Parts: sequence; structure tokens; C-alpha cells
Amino acid sequence: MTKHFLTRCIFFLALGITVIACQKEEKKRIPMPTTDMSKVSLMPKPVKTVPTHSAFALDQFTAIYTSKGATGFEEVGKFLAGKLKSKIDLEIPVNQETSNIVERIIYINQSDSIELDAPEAYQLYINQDSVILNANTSEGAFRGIQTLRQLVPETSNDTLAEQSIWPVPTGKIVDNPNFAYRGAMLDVARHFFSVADVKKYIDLLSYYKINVLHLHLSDDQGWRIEIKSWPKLTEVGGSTEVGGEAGGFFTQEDYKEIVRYAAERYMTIIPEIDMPGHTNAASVSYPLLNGNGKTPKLYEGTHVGFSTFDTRKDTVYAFIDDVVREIAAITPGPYFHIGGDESHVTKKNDYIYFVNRVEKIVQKYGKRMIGWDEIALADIDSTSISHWWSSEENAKKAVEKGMKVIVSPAKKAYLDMSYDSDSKHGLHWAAYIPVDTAYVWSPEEYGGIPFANILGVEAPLWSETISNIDELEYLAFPRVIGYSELSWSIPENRDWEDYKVRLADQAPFLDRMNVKYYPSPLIDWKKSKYRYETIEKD
Ligand code: TNX
Repeated sequence: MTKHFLTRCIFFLALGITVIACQKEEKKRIPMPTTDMSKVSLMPKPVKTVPTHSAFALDQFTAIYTSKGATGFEEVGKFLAGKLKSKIDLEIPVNQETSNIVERIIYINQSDSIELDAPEAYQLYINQDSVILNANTSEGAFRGIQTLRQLVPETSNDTLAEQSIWPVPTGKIVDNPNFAYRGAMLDVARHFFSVADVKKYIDLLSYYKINVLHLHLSDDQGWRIEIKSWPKLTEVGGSTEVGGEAGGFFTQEDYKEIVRYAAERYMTIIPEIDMPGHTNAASVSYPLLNGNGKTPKLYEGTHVGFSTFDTRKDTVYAFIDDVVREIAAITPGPYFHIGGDESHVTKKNDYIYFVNRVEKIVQKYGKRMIGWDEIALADIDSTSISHWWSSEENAKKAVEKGMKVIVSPAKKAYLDMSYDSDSKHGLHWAAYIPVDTAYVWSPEEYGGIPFANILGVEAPLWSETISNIDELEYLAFPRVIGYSELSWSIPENRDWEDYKVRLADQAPFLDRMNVKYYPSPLIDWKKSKYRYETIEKD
């Protein structure tokens, strides 16, 4: 009896010790949030980070205040509160006279300091009991809160006090973008993507400070935007897509909703109507537009370069005038993209005549024309913009004309290029683009376009091989994060070894947002609780 009792006692004691040891082990495995600001994986990398090695205790006694009377600042404060609520489930009041105790504040302050003169500039001062975000414009404040979101740890430190505390490392960040134009493009013509898909993409891009979404709204396989004066464009031209699925289109109300959602994130939408080539869907809807001498039929394949508008017919320009007028009226941004690429069956003279005429229409409706690099062949105005995707010679011709250039070389910046020969999706006519190749190049030097002529960088995602949001995310993430850094961060701050570690740390965010990114083997992805949940679901 006594012997049994003793054995049991020893057994329970051993069990107890094991449990305590396991709990300790468990605690050890949860990394403590850092108090070294320079160790947080900020993406894109800010101009300057100065750590002061302490922490601001974000908790239920924190409140957000914004400068009174500063346009847009309160909305930025509310946006931050909403995002923190979904990240850490903490309710933070914004500009509220609250009876609750407020011990620490996040102050989003409008400041006219000359240090904040650069567009979108912000400064973030994090002290033990206050966070001060200074910006001249609400746009700068919006960029600044993306950095602050990244500084807030995913998990709280519950050993410091009775309530949960998320320690935000103290220090100072001074930041502004290298390029004004930091873009992504989505082809909704080859395969259609819903408003919800586009919004998800916009939300993710804005977290990485991308400020332009270019929508490729028409191509041979589909016309995706309602034009009230030419209804068959969507009735007929929107009825299919690559592979023969049902296609789809945005009503003008849908498009306005995308524009509104993007504007809330300080992102400009650029509509593209690709012409005079890539116009089969328009010509099937209205055969009078067609200029290739054949009877147009709905097209579900992926070849390019077989279609053209009839560039010598006035009705074609009356049509274009209506299209540009209707789209320009619901596009607050300054740009209209006319495509202009791969017009292989348009005669050179006709092409030049066409681009010259369409430029005038775009200008008549108050927009700046953008076109793929071929447009430099025409007599274009220096205010128009060349979108360099293929020909360096064309890009240089644009520079000679005094034009600005958007840098999207297919070999480096095309999101639809496969990662490697095992990739589930994508093409590889320009190159395979693994995650390092996508990052290790310099838009400032590639091709020798003078810095002053570079408007910015854009990463186009063509959709011949992708038909849903998971596939979109597979090609876009993680590479688009690299393009955000190539356009936001200065060259001195860009380094593959350093980037690779910061990229690995994006996994918890991407997992929480349910982004099906390509888990490149070049990256030692950080594990996250969300990842386990997604894996279990799969
Ligand atoms: C070239 S890039 C195209 C597109 C295709 C893409 C596929 C450009 C201006 N034209 O029509 O979708 O390649 O990668």
C-alpha cells in the first residue's frame, strides 16, 4: 500500500515537472516582440530608422487623435483603428471624448515643416507614452500608418501587466518615396476578376504603399467596362474570356466603387482601353470598327496581334470619343491608358495617325495619355507617358521627346512570368522570374533612362493563365512586394540579403489575409498560427 502510494507520488511529481518544463519550453518558443525598431521587418524599407530601444505600450488605454480641421486626417485615424482592430482585436477610440482612462496617445498631426515637403512624406516618432505621426498631407499620413501597422507585433506580451499589451518599439522614422508612381496592373480582360477580388488586391497593395492600380479593361478576348452609349460592348464583347468561360464586366457603378475603395487607400485607378490592336472584342460587338478585313468572331485563345481598328474611319473616332468621355467622367485620376501595343496588323502610317488623333481625344477630356512603349513612334506630346515594357529603343525615343517613362520591363517586372519551369501558372516568353531576379535590379539604371524621366515602376499581371484570386495571388505574391520596395525605397536601402529576411517576416500578415502566395524556396518563411490554420483547411 505504502509502496504504491509512494510510486504514485513520484509519478505525479515527475508529471508535474514535465508539464512545467513543457510550458516553459512553449513560452520560450513564442518570440518576444522586439524593442529594437531596426529589427522590425518594415516593407518597403523607410529612408531612415533610428531606434531608441524601448517600447510604447499599445493597450486598451490607448487613444488616437488627429489634427482638428486637417482634411482627411480623421479618416486616416479611423482606417488605422479599423486595421488594428482586425489585427489584434483591440478597439481604439478616434477623436473621442471618452470617460475611459487614456494613458497613451497616437497623434496623427498635420505639419507644415519643410522636412515634410516631399509628396507623401511622413515622420513617425514613437516614444514610451506617445506616438506622433507628422505629415503635411493626409496622403503622407496614410503612408505613415502602413509603417505603424507593421510595427505593431502580431502577439501581445501578457506578462507585463494585467491587460494585454502590444509593445511597439520606440524610435524615429523619416520617410518619403523614391518614385511618385508605384504601380501594379491587373488584366481583367483575358480573365475577368470580380469587384471583391480587385478590392482585396487593392487592400494588400496599399499595405505596401503601392499607389496606382492600372486596369487593363479591354482586349481581344473581352470588353470589361460598361459604356452606356455602346451597350453591345459588354453584352457581346464581355460575354466570354480565355478558355471559353462566361467572362463578365464592370458596370459603371462597379467601376466607381473600385475607384472609391482605391481612393480611400490613396490609390489612383488608371483605366486602359487597348487600341488600335487588341480590339477583337470591340469589333465583334460593333463590326464597323474592324480594320483587319475579316469577320470578327468571339475569341477565347491567347494569340496576340491579329486585330486592329479601322484607323481611317471617322466613326471609329466618334466611338473612341464616347468611350473616353464616359470613362474619363468616372475616373478622378489624371491618366488614361490607350494601350497601343502589338498592333501587328495596323500599317505603320495608320498607327501613327491613330495615336496622334486619340491623344487629342484623351486631352480633350482632361487626361494625360499613357501608352505602351510603341506610342513613341507617333508625334506625341511631352506630357504623354511612355509605358516601357519591351523596347528600350522606344523608351529612349520617348525620353528624346521629353516624355516621362513608366518602367515595366517584361524580363524583370512582369508578374505573369513563371517563377521557374515548375510554376503552376504563368508564361515565360520574356523570362523565368524567381523572387530574387524580380528584386535584384535597379529601375534607376536598367536601360539608362535618366532618373528625371522615370515616373515610376509598375508590375503588370496579365491573366492568360490565371482565372481566380488564388492564382492571381500565387503570381503576384511575394514578387509585388519587391516591386513596391524598388519604387518606394532609395537604392542605398535595397539589399537582397536584408530584403530576404524582411520578406520571410511577411508570412504572418499574408497568411492572416488569406493570401495564397508562392512559398519560394529562396525564402525561409516565418511560421505563423494563421499558416497552420490554412494548411489544416487545405
Ligand atoms: C504582351 S505587354 C502583351 C500582352 C500579353 C503579355 C503576356 C503588352 C503590352 N502586351 O498582350 O498579355 O505579353 O505576357
